[in-house]
This record gives sequence, structure tokens and C-alpha cells, in this order.
Amino acid sequence: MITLALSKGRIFDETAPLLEAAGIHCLENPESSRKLILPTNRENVRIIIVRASDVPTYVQYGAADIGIAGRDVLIEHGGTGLYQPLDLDIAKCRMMVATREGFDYGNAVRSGARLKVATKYLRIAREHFASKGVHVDLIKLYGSMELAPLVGLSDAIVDLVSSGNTLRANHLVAVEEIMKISSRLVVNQAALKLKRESIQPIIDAFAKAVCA
Ligand code: PRT
Ligand code: MG
Repeated sequence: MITLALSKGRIFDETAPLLEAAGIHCLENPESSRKLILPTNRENVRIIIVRASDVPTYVQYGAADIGIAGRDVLIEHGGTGLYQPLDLDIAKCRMMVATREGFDYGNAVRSGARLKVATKYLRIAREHFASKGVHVDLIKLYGSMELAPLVGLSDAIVDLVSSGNTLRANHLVAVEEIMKISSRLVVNQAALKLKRESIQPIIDAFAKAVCA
């Protein structure tokens, strides 16, 4: 049995065509089903539905053989025990620093002020500001980062931006790009050795579909 860990929403939606290309289709819709283990047309392949940030953990411990996770999630997780053979070029966005409109970020950085930064992405934020030599107090949030500068919790946020609509709707502006983000295939290293004849064809089919 091959177990594939996916999160609902954009990752599942954008992975579905890649799965089809590998001859795998999910027999139930995760948005309407309450089941967390979903069968596929292939008797030896099942899909488990987990939180996006939990995908690397399931794969690391071998509870899933394969998973798909954002570069953001993989960096925060650390990547232990994960083989990352393929960038799938899906669920693309950018990790950005954003502030309230009118906040002079450039001046704050130049003047050496200590910045309060709210984010879910502590590791990425810590490394980014350390590499710039900017002193920050990081405030950990679990979501709705865009609110933090509006109510005075922080001067800036580090968050993902795709269309920019969420920033605009909250009168925030992106002031710095930290990195480009897309989702990657991750494979449990032991599973790849033990079940290579089932896993390698899936990796190969995904690679072919990404190129096409
Ligand atoms: O929702 P949950 O808390 O379970 O987890 P999650 O938010 O990590 O999962 P999900 O499914 O929302 O995102 C999964 C992955 O998709 C992320 O790990 C990213 O790699 C990728 N991705 C791509 C994004 C976005 N684009 C994105 N726009 N993840 C989140 N967003 C959010 C962003 O945080 C912000 O709140 O969308 C909002 C901004 O979108 P725009 O279009 O208004 O700019
Ligand atoms: Mg989300």
C-alpha cells in the first residue's frame, strides 16, 4: 500500500491533474467527504487528508510514503527524513514582508530600530532578518497575520502573498520579497528504498506532467 498525504484546498486541487497524469484518481471529494482516508482507483494507493503544515510530519515518520507540501511548510518543518525529489510548480506564491500603508519600512531598517514582526513562519522570518542584520522581536501567530499591524500588535508581518488582494483589502503593502514559494513532492527515505518499484513510477509520472 502507498499512502499519499495531501491537504484540502489549493494543494489538493492543483495536485489532482498531476495524479491523473500518474493514472491515479481519488474516488471521493475531500471537500464534501468527512473521511480522512480516501480510496483511489488504484487498489494499492490511498490518500490521507491532513493539515498543510502536518504533511511533512506524516511523511517523516512513515505514516505516509509520499506527500505534497509548500516550500514554506518544508522550511519551517526542517526537512528531517524527507527526500525532496521534485518541485511541482503548483500553489505558487511569495513570502513577503508587509507593513501598514505609510509605515516607512526602509527608514526603520536604516535607523536600526527594533521591529515587531508577527508571523506564522518563525524560522523563515528569523533567518531573513538575521541575514539583513535587522533586529526583530518575532510574535508567533497561527493565522490572520494581516490583522496584527492594524491593531498595533506589530510593525510588520511575514506572510504569503499570491494575488495581493488580502493585503490591499487591509491597507497593507508588501515591502520586501523573502522568497518565491511553490509546492514540492516529499518522500519518506526508508519507504523509497523498500517500495521503490511502486513509488518511483509515481515520481516519474509527476516529473513528466510538470514538464508538460
Ligand atoms: O489553512 P490551514 O491553516 O490548514 O493551513 P495553510 O493555510 O498552511 O494551508 P493552505 O491550504 O491555505 O495552503 C497550503 C499551501 O499553499 C501553503 O503552505 C503555501 O505553500 C501555498 N499557498 C499558495 C498559499 C497561498 N498561495 C496563499 N495565498 N498559502 C496561503 N495563502 C494565504 C496567505 O497566507 C494570505 O492569508 O492567502 C492569503 C493571501 O492571498 P492573496 O491572494 O490575497 O494574496
Ligand atoms: Mg489557509
